[in-house]
Amino acid sequence: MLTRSRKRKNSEIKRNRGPLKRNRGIKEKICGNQPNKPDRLHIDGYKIIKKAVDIPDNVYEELKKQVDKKARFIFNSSRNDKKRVQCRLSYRQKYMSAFVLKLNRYIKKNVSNNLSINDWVILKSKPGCKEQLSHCDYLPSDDFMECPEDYIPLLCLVAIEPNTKINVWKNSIGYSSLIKINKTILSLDKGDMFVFRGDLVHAGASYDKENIRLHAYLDSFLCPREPNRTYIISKHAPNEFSMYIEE
Ligand SMILES: O=C(O)CCC(=O)C(=O)O
Repeated sequence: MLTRSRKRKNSEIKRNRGPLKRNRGIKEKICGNQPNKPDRLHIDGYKIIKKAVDIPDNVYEELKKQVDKKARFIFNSSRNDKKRVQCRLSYRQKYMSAFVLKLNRYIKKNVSNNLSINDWVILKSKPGCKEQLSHCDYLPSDDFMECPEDYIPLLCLVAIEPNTKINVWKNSIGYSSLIKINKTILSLDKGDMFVFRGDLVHAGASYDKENIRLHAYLDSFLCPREPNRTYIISKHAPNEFSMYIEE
């Protein structure tokens, strides 16, 4: 039989347990179960942030209009099918500048505050567009590899339509693999953001149906980018690395 003072003590313990448990739940939600969980971005070479941005209908319509009006074809496969086109995003309308501002703020807060977001580009693949050759957007030079993680140049692809795709070779950063890496085709939903390191082996996917999406470089002052350059694995990477990249 419990004494009255023991009963009071027990009920105090129970009362105190509630909030403690609830706090632990909140902490786990914010931090994940493992404290100091490593950033997959610097292991896999990329990460996907689901539902990062809202794409209002008027923004989507305007992006389609712009890319149809002024796009030019860009690097594609070895024999360019001219079905991958791009144009610089312009945002004269208030709703467009509000969209870009929100997008840039999101990146500053959730991806990196140390990198500068270069011009947004609208990419469009026409139906039947072939996949790109596997490539990196940067060479893993000494400058690049010596960058502190928070300053490594990144790129960002934003899906503004469902069924947006990107081909990646997971874990292929730094030209340093010693095992075969197969291609993974990642699928993005409208509003998802794909963030990847400049030295990740990747390639624009093939499309049966038309697809438009947004793309931007997140430049680092510690490792300047050579404009309009890509480094095709079969052409520019050393054989000791390219032999591990399965096309
Ligand atoms: O076309 C795409 O979806 C991606 C293109 C890309 O990342 C590139 O050209 O480096």
